[in-house]
Amino acid sequence: MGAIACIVIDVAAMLVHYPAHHVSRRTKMLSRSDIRRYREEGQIVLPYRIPDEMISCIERRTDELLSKHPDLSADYVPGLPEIEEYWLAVAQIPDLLDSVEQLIGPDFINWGSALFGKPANDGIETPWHQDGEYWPIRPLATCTAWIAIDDATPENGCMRVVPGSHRDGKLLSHETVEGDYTLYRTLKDSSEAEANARDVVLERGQISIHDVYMIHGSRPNTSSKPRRGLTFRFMPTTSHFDYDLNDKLVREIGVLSLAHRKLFLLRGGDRCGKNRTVDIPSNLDAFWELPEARVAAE
Ligand SMILES: O=C(O)CCC(=O)C(=O)O
Repeated sequence: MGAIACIVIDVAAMLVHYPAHHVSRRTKMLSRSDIRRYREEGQIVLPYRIPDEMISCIERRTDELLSKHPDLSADYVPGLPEIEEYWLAVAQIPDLLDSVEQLIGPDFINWGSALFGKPANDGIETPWHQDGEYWPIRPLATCTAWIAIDDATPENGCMRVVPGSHRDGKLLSHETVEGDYTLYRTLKDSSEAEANARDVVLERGQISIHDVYMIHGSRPNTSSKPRRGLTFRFMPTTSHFDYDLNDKLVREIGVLSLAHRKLFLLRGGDRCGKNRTVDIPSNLDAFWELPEARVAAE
């Protein structure tokens, strides 16, 4: 019979550390054709994948978060670093930041981080939408990194995108939806989206990146497998987080206020000089330090 041993997985040792204001490593993660495809289609899967040890750690932190905060919905938890600041550690994975830098330039802020948890059997739908519909950022520019904690497939409700739908840089008409959805604004007319959608099939640890104007959504999860994903939103600092616009969106279309979101300058400087950035917490490594990991030894 196997004995149970306790070990500590030192995931932090796998990361390259940076001072608070990170400088570019100038590592080219993406090829020219990756970048061209992102510009043309509005979404790509990165050639980099998060190593197993780190994804296991992320998975465990996700379980911990939901058990420590039973009031949170397992389907959607926005504002992760506002709940537990060490979630910012995931947004700082160097290869991810290098990829983001190639897509939106050397100066950027992380201003949003969420869990889209879609549990097995009854994970709920994300209606067709463009992220920019309710984000108070002007000029409107942001890319989202979507990290797969589980394999994401059509069966468990992977994200679906409409390639090229970002290209005009226009927001389409949205309306409020009632009922069981992660988000409550949806396209008024989603027939074209349904007809032209592409599944974003990912393996655990893979990362998809999409543009702020991209039309996307996901179906409910009726399978027996969870489909957990984390999103990290990165905006170039040539744009600013506009608190007056936030208040207007809350008033006029009834979206939840994003005014409490922390703006973390992850690379470069604040080019427009209007963003109220906050200091990067100093204890982020704690995220990767698991108290123990139990392994069965034969
Ligand atoms: O994970 C999902 O199903 C949807 C994600 C999404 O809507 C987003 O990243 O903006």
